[in-house]
Amino acid sequence: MNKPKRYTITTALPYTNGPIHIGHLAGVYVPADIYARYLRLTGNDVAFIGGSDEHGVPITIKAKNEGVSPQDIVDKYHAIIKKSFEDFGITYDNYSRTSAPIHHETASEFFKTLDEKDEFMEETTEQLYDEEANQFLADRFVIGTCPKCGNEEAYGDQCENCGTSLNATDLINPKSAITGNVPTLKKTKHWFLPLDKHEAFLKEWILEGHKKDWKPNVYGQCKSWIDDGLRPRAVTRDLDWGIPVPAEGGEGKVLYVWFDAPIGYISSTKEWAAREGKNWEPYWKDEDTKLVHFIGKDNIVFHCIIFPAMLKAEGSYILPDNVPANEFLNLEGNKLSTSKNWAVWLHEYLEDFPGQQDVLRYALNANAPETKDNDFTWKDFQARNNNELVAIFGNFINRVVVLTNKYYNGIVPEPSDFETVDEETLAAVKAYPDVIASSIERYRFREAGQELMNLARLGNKYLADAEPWKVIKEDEARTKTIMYVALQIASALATLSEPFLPFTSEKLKRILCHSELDSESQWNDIKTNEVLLPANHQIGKAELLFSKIEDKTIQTQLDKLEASKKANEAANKTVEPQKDTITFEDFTKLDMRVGTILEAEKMPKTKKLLKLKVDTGIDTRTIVSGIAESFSAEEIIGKRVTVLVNLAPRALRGVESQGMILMTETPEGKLVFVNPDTSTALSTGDTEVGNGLQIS
Ligand code: B3M
Ligand code: ZN
Repeated sequence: MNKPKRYTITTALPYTNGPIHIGHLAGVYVPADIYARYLRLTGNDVAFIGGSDEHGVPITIKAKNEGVSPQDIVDKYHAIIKKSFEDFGITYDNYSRTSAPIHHETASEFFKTLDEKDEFMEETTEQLYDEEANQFLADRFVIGTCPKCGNEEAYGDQCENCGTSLNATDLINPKSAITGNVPTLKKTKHWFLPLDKHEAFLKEWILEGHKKDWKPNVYGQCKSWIDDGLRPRAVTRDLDWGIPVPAEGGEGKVLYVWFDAPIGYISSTKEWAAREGKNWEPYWKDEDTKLVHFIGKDNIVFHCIIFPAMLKAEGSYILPDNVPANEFLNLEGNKLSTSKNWAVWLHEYLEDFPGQQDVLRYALNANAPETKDNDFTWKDFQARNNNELVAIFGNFINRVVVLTNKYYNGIVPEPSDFETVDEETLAAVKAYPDVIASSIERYRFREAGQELMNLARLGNKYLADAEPWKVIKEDEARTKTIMYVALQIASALATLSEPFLPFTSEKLKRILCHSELDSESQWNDIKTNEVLLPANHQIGKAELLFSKIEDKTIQTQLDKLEASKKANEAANKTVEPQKDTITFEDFTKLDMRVGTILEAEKMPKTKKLLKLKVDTGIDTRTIVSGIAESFSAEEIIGKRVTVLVNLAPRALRGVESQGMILMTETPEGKLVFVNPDTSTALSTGDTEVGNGLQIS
C-alpha cells in the first residue's frame, strides 16, 4: 500500500464480564496504543477505536451466577474497563459499547444487507439442547472435547486451546455448562454464513496476499483453517441477550456475538465521527485507509476469516491490512485466569501503584508475547523499573537537568566547537526516529521499546565518558558543549518516549519546558533539525521521573497472588471421597508410636523431601518425608509426631526410609501432622496391646 491517507486502528472489544488484566494489556492494548500514538506523532490521520463487547454467553453466565441482569453486569464492567483504560493512558478516539443503540442499528443493518443479498443460508438443523434448563446450548453454554486438538474444555463456538472455530455439535462428549447434563438434539432454524463460499477469496487474499507481511503465528493459523476446509458458520443464536435477528422467523433469536462484535468497530467509528463532525465512511471504505486489528491469538479466526468474509460479502468495506495478533501472557508461571482470580487487574494496579502507569506499560511491552507465550513476574517488573527506567532513563535525565540548573541556572548553554564524539552522538540521535519507527511499523513493539532505552543508554554513556563535572573545573567552553549535546538527547527522549512512556514524556517535556518548542512534526524534527533545545532556552527544575521499587512492595503483590490462589483452592476444593472400607484386622496390623524428630535436613535436588532422624521409642531411625514444601527442617526438630513404624522400608532418592510420619490435610488443603496429644497421661481405659495403642 502506498502511504495510507488515514489509519483505522481497532482493539479487541473486551467482554464486560470482568475487568482488564495484564494479559489483555500486553496482548492487545499497550501495543495498539504505542502504534496509535506513534502514528499521530508522525502526522497521520488516525481513528483509534475501541469499545466493550456486551453480548455473548459469558455475560449471561456471569449474570446468572450473580443473580443480576446482564445489563447490570455490562454496566458495571463497561464503566470499570473504560475508566481503567483512560487512567492507563490508552488514547482511544472513541471507546463505545455494543449495547449502544448505534451498534444495534449498525449490526442490524449489516445483517439485513447480507440477508437481502442472499449471502446467508437459512437452515433448520439439530442443535444441542438442555432439557432440564429448557434452552439451546451454544457457545460457552456447552463444554466438550475439541475435535481438532483434544482440549476437553472447548466451548460450543471455539476451542481456546487451538483457536478453532466450532459448531457446538462438533464437540465430543458435550456437557451443558448450566446443568452438567448431556445435551439432547433439537431442531432450530439459524442463518449461516457460508465460509466455504469465500474460501477461494480467503486463499488468495491471505495465503497469497499476506504471506509476507502477516506475523507467522497469524498466517499459520489462517493457513491451517483454510487448508482444513471452511464450513458454514451459524451467525444467529437461540438466546435472549444480544441483538434481535432482524428477519422473519428470527423471533427469540439474536445475532451470534462474534457476528455483531466486530461490527462494533464500525459503529464505534460512526459514533466518533458523528461527535467530531467527520465522515466515518472513508475510515472503513476508502482503499487508501490502512485498517489494523489488534487482538489476542484466540481471536484470529474471527478477525482474519469470519469478519473479512462478512465485509467482503457486504461489498462496500475495505479489508484489514494487518492483524498483528499477540500470543498469551502468563503470570508467575501460570496461565492468567479471571475465574481463578489469578491475574493482575489493571484497576487494582492503578490503585496500588499510583502514578506508575509507565512502569507497567514498559514492563509489559518489554515482555510482550509477540511471537510466543511469555511470562510476567513481579521480580522482572521490579528489575525493569529499577535497572532500566530508574538507573538508565531516569538517571540520565536527572543528571542533565541537575547539572544544567547547577552550572547555568537551567539555561541551555551556547556550545563551542563540537568534537568528533559530539558530532557522532548528535548524528546517532538523529537516526533514532527512523530506528524506532522501523520497528513500530513492523509491529515489533518490544524491539522499538528497547531501541528507546538504547537512546537513554547513549545519553548515559556520553555523559559518563565526557564527565562534565570534572571538565568544568578547567574548561568552561567544553562543558557547555557537553551539556548542550546532552540536552539535545534529553529532548529527543521526551518526544520519542511518548508512545511507550506517555506519562513520563509529558513530565519530561514539562521539565524541559518543551511545550514552547512542540511542533506538529516533533518526531520527524529530530531527524532534520540541527537544534532541538536551542541555546538560551530555559528549562525547569529537576524532578525524579521514576522511583526505585523496593522488595517489600513486590512481596505485597506476591502475597496477594498467593492469597487468591489459596482462596481459589479452598473455594474449588473437592473433598476426596472416602477410601474403600478396611477390616478391623487390617487396622490392627498398623503399629503407630509416638516419636520425636531429632534431626531434619532438606534432601538435595528435591523440592518435597526432608530426611529425618526419628526416635520412635523403639529405636532411632531414618525416615524420608515429603513435607518440605509445607515445613522447614528447622521448625520440626523436636516435634512429637505419630510414626507408623512397621511400614516396609523403601528407598527414596537413594535413602532408605524406615517408616512414615503420619500427616493429613485440613479442609482448606493445608498439610498438617497427625499429632499425638502428649499433654495428657494414658487413661486406664486404654490398653497397650504390644503393637501400640488399641482404642478400647
Ligand atoms: N469479546 C473478547 C475476547 O475474546 C471478544 C473480542 C471481540 S473483538 C470484536 O477477549
Ligand atoms: Zn482445540
